[in-house]
Parts: sequence; structure tokens; C-alpha cells
Amino acid sequence: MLIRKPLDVPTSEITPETQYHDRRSFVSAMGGLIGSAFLPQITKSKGMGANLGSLEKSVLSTNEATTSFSNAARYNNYYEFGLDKEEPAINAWRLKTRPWSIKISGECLKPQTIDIEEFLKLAPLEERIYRMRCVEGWSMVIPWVGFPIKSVLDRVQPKSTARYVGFFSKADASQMPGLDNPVLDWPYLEGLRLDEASHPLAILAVGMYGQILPNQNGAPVRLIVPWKYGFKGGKSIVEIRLLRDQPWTSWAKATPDEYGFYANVNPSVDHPRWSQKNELRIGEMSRRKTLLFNGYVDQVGSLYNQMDLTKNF
Ligand SMILES: Nc1nc2c(c(=O)[nH]1)N[C@H]1C(S)=C(S)[C@@H](COP(=O)(O)O)O[C@H]1N2
Ligand SMILES: [Mo]
Repeated sequence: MLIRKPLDVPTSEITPETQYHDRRSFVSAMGGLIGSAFLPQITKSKGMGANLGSLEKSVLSTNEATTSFSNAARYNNYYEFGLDKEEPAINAWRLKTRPWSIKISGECLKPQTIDIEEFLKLAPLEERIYRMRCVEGWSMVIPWVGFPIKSVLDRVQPKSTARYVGFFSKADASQMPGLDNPVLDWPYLEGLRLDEASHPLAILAVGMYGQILPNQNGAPVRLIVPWKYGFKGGKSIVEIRLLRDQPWTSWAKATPDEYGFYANVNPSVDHPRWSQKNELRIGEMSRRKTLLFNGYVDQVGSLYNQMDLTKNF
């Protein structure tokens, strides 16, 4: 994510657009790969290598080439662990992912708190290879492992008053150095309309590349909504709350004219400071065209039939 204007943050701590473009040309100069020479080794992330066993590959998967694991695990946005793309992979070993539980609360008949070990068995895990598009203009193809959010919703039975779902990330300053930085209103909060959250493409991911999630990618469980910009995918979720009203999600609250609640990938709605018409797929040489709803228009288009996507960006 890029900050329009640093509020209380020294400019030096922010990756500005210009630096981003410099980095991008450097990435292209490297032959499209993020060179391992200037990136940290992931030595301390817990959980690396823990295999999730044999997995069904979902028919909802794309068959496009996947991004390398090291790019997916070393080029991250996770502001709780630093603003630079390389920082989460260095710092996220501090995150304790056990014990962990997920509270499901709010407008539902059966609110409950589920221990992570039980949560992992809520529904069959399957592989979902998704295109992911960050609002900053880069994209990846990642084989996630998880299950539809709907499995969780069915278990708690939303009331008829529930129209939105909020996803709260962990916020613990003793583990997350980035919380000292008031760039966002912590905890990181993302949200969906209930019908969006119930869509079969919207998943809770617990792994990627057949292994449990590296901490920097949002262990032990994170949200993935492949037709929306990457910032919708809150990491390290501790609470899922059924809501009557649209929540003030973190980025929409920080800069409402730049980051809307819907955040659907849309090449014809530009960001106020840059075009959204194309993207750099990490690992490729030239930019490709960005597709409406990130290419998932056939599956999710009907969710937005009545909406003005320019206003509801
Ligand atoms: N809690 C939390 N979740 C977050 C973020 C964050 O800073 N904090 N960054 C978001 C952004 S901007 C993106 S693009 C994706 C990146 O996910 P990845 O690092 O697994 O590719 O995570 C999203 N989820
Ligand atoms: Mo992002």
C-alpha cells in the first residue's frame, strides 16, 4: 500500500510512489525476478516446511503459471512488521501463532470461539490457485490452501440482521514492531458484504504452496478475496464479526478517497494518484493488462449488477 501523505510518520519510513517505480524498474532489470541477493533469508519464520499433505485442487483454480514461492514469501505487505516489502519476511518470526483461537461474534445465532487446531478441521482443505492483484500495481499467482468462508458462516448461522462481515487481524505490540506506527488504526480491519463473504471464491487460507502459511503471509489464518485488491486480504485473523452496518475498514478510514470499501479490481477506475489499467506480474518482463474483477467477472459480476462502480470503488 502507498500512503498519500504521511500523517505522523517520518517520510523516510514510507515507500513513496517514486521509490516504488525505481524498485520496479530494478525488478525488471533483474530479468523480472526479485533477486535473492538483496533479499533476506527466511531463516526464523516458524512453520516453514510443515506440509499439509495431499490436497484436492479446486476447479476454481487458474492454470496460469504460479509465482515462485520465494517471491511470494519475501515480497510482502504486512505493516505490523514494517512498511518495506522486505521487512515482514525479516520480522514476522516474532509472531506467535500458537496458542491461537478465532472468535466468531456479532449478529449470529451461535457465536463461538474456535481453537486453531479445530478451525483447521472445519472444512476440507483444498488448493486454490488464484491471481492476486495489489492496489500498487503488481500481481502474483499463488496456490493458497484453505476453505470457503461460507463454511464458518454456516456454522455460526448469521441472523437476518447480518449484512456485513468484519475480519480483525491480531494486534499485539509486544510481537509487532509496526504497531508503534500510527499509519493505520490498529487492529487491521477488513470487511465484506455478507453475500461477498459467502461467495465460493472467498476463502480463509491456512497455507500456500502445500505448506502452512509463513508468518509474513498471514499465519495461521488469513482472508483471500481474489477479485479484490490485495489489501482486502487481512492477515493473522483473530475475530470474524457479523455486522449490521458496513465497517470502517482500516485503509478506507486512513484515506477514504483512495481506498474504498469495495476495492474491486477495476482497470477503468484509476487510483487518484496512478492508473490501474495494467500491472506487473512478479517474475515477468513487461506489464500486462489488468482485468475487471481481476478476471473473475463471470463468477462475481452479478454481485455488483445494481452498483455504480465509480462511486463504490
Ligand atoms: N494485517 C494485515 N493484513 C494485510 C496487510 C497488512 O499490512 N496487515 N497488507 C495487505 C496488502 S496491502 C496486501 S497486497 C496483502 C499481501 O499479502 P501477501 O504478502 O501474502 O502477498 O496482504 C494484505 N493484508
Ligand atoms: Mo496491497
